[in-house]
Amino acid sequence: MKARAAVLFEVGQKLEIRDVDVEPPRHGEVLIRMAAGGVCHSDLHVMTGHLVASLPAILGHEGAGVVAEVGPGVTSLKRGDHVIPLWRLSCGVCEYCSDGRPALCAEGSQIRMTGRLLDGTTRFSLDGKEIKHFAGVSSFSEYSVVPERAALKIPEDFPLDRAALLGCAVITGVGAAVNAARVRPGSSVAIFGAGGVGLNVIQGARIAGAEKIIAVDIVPAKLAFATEFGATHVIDARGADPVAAIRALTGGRGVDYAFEVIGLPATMRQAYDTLAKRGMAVVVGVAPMTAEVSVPVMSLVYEERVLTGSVYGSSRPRIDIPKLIDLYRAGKLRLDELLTRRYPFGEINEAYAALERGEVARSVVTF
Ligand code: PAD
Ligand code: ZN
Repeated sequence: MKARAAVLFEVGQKLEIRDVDVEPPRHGEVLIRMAAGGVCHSDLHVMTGHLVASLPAILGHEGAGVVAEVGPGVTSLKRGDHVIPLWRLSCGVCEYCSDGRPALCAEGSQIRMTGRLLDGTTRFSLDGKEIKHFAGVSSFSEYSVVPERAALKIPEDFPLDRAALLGCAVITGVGAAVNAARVRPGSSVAIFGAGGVGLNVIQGARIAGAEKIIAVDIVPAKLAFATEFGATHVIDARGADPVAAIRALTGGRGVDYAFEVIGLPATMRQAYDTLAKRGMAVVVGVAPMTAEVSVPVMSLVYEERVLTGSVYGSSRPRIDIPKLIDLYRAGKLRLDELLTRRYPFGEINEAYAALERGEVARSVVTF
């Protein structure tokens, strides 16, 4: 079948909307008719070459849709099921899956690095040449084939455009706060970068009961969103040294948890520098592949600070996403406020330009 899809042919280019060929799902795979695709900065990192991906590829790793067809051997899903594709495939039986850390499963990195499904081939092609799957999801296509294990069934009365956001921004941000850092009630938190993911770290910290939530950004509109999502203090890093400002707001002590949700080594170091003794800095932002960050050894040892990272919210999506749905329904997780713009699929490059200009909290393209 044919599907309209946004293809990245080369780094530095814009996405091109093409009618690609989509093969039917093979054994253990499902075909999803995508309803919405989320506009995440990680795809932009691929377009700029900041993040490496096998090209040409159909980008998009945040999305939601409806199962259109199931391949042989599929038992857990049927045609018509509403699903969120998971961008970190997991086998379920390795050391990391067994330990509740499916995002660290080798299958996820295999699909991510090769751009091919598990049998080493792609279901997409154009003029007979293979087109890669991005992160095993390729949500910027009307139709996409994913492994059955990478599709999570959700209730049919849940709005698909908001469901899309759960697949990356929300699970990554909330998960960084509650799974990676395990933010404690009454604690103090700093968040560098109040974009689509950072706003979810903010609401994750709020849900976990943090008392002081300090957001840092360089765009005033983002700081206004931050307040709406639960930040108790905001710092515009264009006008103030955020490290000094956070120390001042915590009586010189520093914060218990700091999150970097931008992707710059300089702000990763700033996050570390705001920590109290025994504080933990969690890097969520993705820096260029060769980037490094250094920290003073004295504070690591004599203050027992922790510097770590978090991929996919250090989550167990099949447990965490249903909980996020419940939190939304209970009025505790803000998804309506997060989805500040919807673009028709054909305007996807404009959606990415708006993300770059810092205009949106999170946007989706709809099919
Ligand atoms: P976004 O563009 O919506 O948000 C980034 C925010 O950072 C914006 O609000 C910017 O204004 C702000 N910003 C930029 N420079 C600075 C600065 N010097 N100081 C303070 N604020 C600044 O992006 P996003 O929320 O979609 O993604 C954020 C990062 O998280 C990005 O690097 C993305 O690739 C990464 C990501 N990681 C994972 C993961 O699993 N670790 C998942 C999804 C996204
Ligand atoms: Zn993402």
